[in-house]
Amino acid sequence: MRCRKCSNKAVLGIPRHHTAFCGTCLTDFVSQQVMRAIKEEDMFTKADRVLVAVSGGKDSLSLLDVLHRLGYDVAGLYVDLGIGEYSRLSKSKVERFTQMRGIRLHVHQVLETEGAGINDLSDLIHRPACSTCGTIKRYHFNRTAVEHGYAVLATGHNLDDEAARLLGNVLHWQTEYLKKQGPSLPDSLDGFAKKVKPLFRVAEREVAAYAIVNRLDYIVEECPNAKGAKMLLYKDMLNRLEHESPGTKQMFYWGFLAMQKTGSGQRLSMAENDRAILQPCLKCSQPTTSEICGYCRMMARAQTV
Ligand code: Q46
Ligand code: ZN
Repeated sequence: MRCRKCSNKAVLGIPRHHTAFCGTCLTDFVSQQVMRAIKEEDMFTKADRVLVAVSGGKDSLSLLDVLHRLGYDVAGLYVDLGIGEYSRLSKSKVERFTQMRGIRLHVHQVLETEGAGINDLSDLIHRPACSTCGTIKRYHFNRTAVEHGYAVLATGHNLDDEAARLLGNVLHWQTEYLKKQGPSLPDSLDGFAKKVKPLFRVAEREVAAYAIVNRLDYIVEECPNAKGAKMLLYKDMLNRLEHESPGTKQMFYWGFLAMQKTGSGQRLSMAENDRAILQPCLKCSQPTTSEICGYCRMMARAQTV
């Protein structure tokens, strides 16, 4: 297989685009897809400070790498979930990665701040580990971005992640989540950071190939709590469809985004909706739909048991 751009030996075939690329041209392709995503969705500019949430995995480190190479003003945020060896290893990968590139890194330690690691916390409050983790990560992503004056918070969700999430939302007709699903969510009010997903045009295997070609030292192991997650099942189903009919994932998710835009301008009206329903949490001042935010309620519960 030869690269369609330069005829060197190809490292990856991309059937959905009827093409194949060598390492250098693949890196260009991923960078171009990221630039296009940033522009099309009006995510940020070179004048903005961008906080990238990094887990140590291939997606978030690839995103940080691409943005840094493209000359964006980036910093990393690592949330140490306190999940034994997995957290120790992923944290050391993130620290090394950012040190080598001279990128500023913020670290939030769940064990020290919340008083226990994710697994012990979730046992304590009788909630699934991933739901406890989601609440804590979302809270600190937003809080760190706002408190340190970043214009935007970027995460490494790729096309497969977004298509799988869409499939889950459609299967359960989660209309509220469907309204909020998108690669660029506005900073609708003070204390609420803009959230973006610049890898939404890049498939998971393309990100993985980017990470390997560019010798990024990422953690290969998944979080031990990811086993059996529904998202993995949805991804598997979509991969089977993609295999039989290349381009399915892209059609499914991009088609949804196009409908959202041409429809009633849902993502625009979402900002107005947010302004109407969000207020500062009485305990921590972070935006919430109730008097006390989900994070503060969760922490209060952990302290009383
Ligand atoms: S939610 Fe669950 Fe992930 Fe948190 S506990 Fe691990 S698997 S890291 S995206
Ligand atoms: Zn709060």
